[in-house]
This record gives sequence, C-alpha cells and structure tokens, in this order.
Amino acid sequence: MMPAKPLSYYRDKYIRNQPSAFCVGCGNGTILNCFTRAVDDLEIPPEKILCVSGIGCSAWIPSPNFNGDTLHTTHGRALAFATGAKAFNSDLTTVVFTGDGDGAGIGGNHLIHAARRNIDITTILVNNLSYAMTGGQIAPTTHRGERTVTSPYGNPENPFDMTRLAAAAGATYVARWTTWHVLELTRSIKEALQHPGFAFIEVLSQCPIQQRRMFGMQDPIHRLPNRILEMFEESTYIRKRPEPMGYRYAVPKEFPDKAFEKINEALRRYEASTRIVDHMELGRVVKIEAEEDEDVWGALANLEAVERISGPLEGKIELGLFVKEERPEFTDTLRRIIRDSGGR
Ligand SMILES: Cc1ncc(C[n+]2csc(CCOP(=O)(O)OP(=O)(O)O)c2C)c(N)n1
Repeated sequence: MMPAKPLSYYRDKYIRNQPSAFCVGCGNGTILNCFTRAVDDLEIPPEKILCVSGIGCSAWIPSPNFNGDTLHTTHGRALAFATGAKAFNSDLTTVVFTGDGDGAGIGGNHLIHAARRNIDITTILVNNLSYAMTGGQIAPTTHRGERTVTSPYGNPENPFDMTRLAAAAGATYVARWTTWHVLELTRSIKEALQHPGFAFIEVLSQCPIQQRRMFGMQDPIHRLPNRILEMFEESTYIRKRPEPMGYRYAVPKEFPDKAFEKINEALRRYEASTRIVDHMELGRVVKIEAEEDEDVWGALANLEAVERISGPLEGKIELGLFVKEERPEFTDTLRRIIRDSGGR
C-alpha cells in the first residue's frame, strides 16, 4: 500500500488561496479536498485542468482556491462558458462546480442541455438545499415543508431530484454522495474525470449557517457540522447495499423532544433502545432499535405522540452510482463535422 500523503502535500501542490474564505464547518472545503485527491491519484497535471464556476459559495471551491486555470463566471452560466471552452480546447479536463441555486435554479436549463449533448464536462453540483450565499432562501432543491428565510411557514414547493433530472436529461455518468461519504465521493470524482461524456455528481453538503434554521437545530454552532454529517449518514442509504434491519423510526406529531420522552417511557418496559436522530425527509424523528417484536411496534403505533412508524428506508435519500454508459460525445462529433465539411 502507498503511504498516505500529508494534508500539507495537497495544500502546497493544489491550493492557491490561504486561508480559506469558507465559514467554519462548510462542506465546500471537504469537496475541494476530495477533488484534489482525485486529481492527484489520476496524476492529471493541474495545467491540463480548467475549472469553471458561476456565483454562490460553492462557486468558490475552485476559484480562487484551485491551483489550475479557473474561470469564475456569471450566476448559473458556468456550463455555458465551459461548453465554449471545451469545444475550443477539448484537451482540457473541464470541470464545473455549481451550487443548487446556480445549477438547478438560474442555470437549470444549461444543465439539462449539457447533459442532453453529452459534452465531456464533469459537473459537481453542491446541494446544500438552499441559496446559502445570499442568506438561505428557498432553492429548487429545498425539501417541502422546510423553513427558510423565504418560507418561514414551511416550503410549499416540491424539490427537484437533481440526480434523476440529470439522468433523465441524458448525462452518461450520474452519481450522488454526501460530504460524509468522502472516500466514495473521491472515487466517484475519479470515475467522472475519466468518463468521456457528461458526468454529473450531486453532493449533499453541509451549510451550518443556513441549515441550522432549516432543520430547526438547537445545538451551538460549533457542534452543527458534526450533527449535520450524522444526519447525512442517517438520512441516506447506498443503492444495492442491503440495509441492516432491526430498527424503525417513529415520526412524531408534535415537538420531537416531548415526543421522545413519551416514546421512551412507553418503550421502557420492552427494553428497546431509542434515540432521536435527524432524518432529512422526515424532520427530527426517533430511531427505535428493537427486536422484531409485534408488541413493541403495536405499542408505539398506538401512542398519541406518534404520527406513524416508518421502515428503515422510507423517506431516505438514495446514494451511489445511478448511470454509467457510453454515447457519442459532443466535441468529438463537432470535430468530425468540421473535418468532413473541409474545415480544420
Ligand atoms: C443574475 C444574478 N441573480 C442573482 C444573484 C444573487 N445571488 C448570488 S449567489 C446566489 C445564490 C447561490 O446559491 P447556490 O448556487 O445554491 O450556491 P451556495 O451559495 O448555496 O453555495 C444568488 C441568488 C446574482 N449574483 N446574479
């Protein structure tokens, strides 16, 4: 096994800007870290990489941080700029970093058309579930019912599932991970960079500043990054990997801490273990680990405080590789047309 390289190796070789402008606990640094490790493992010289980004906190992942060519463009238009750059110089490994507001909102149209064309660009969409830079407004990815500055009574809209949207639009590599899954994310970025076509990776990422309000978290700010990462672990599952059973969730009717006490009390005589977890689709829920015992589940289902009992996968977000296929690549086809028509 190769010895692990120290963090300073990646910092000195790949990072241009110190100290980072990101808030403490932001997921963007983790994503930059995974990206530099992927580039290093593949031994792609930084001068062969062009990173393009739009506007938003996530647009800052490459620019001004990454020590290669970076193009910081206008809000939502990174893919349009990247398309021009890739068509002109197809030797460059072209990577777009975009937020969910940038890539799913204002730039959503560019995204579906880049996927449809199958242009050889890797797009990393950082989904922090809101417009973070401008103060936490609803994005097209914000879950229904979540509180943001523009939806104080809960978001009345349904979100886009960006991974499924990119797949339906024709992206030939599609994966979804979170900032908790750093090894899987790094591996996926490596696959995407090597994939000859439009590669799309959605990364669920933490923004302690905005998500504190969204998820109704009471914890002090310094504990939030870890809590949100735990929530990412709890609220997701990896496709095609069997989930351990033996637990379910109680979805409470009222404020979860009170519900927790009542559920705990009711369960004490069954010796089942309970704990409150954050589960993104369902809000704060109570995880119950118990033997498959009908008495336990029956007692819970009859509790006043419980709205319903859900299984271990219900409402969770699916992660993993969704699409990997070959289709003619756009700039290859363009070059052939130019050659056949007598151009150079
Ligand atoms: C044309 C235009 N409209 C609006 C803005 C204001 N604006 C700057 S960043 C941003 C939201 C970015 O959200 P997202 O892409 O999710 O990135 P995040 O900050 O969450 O990483 C908006 C609306 C802008 N800069 N340009």
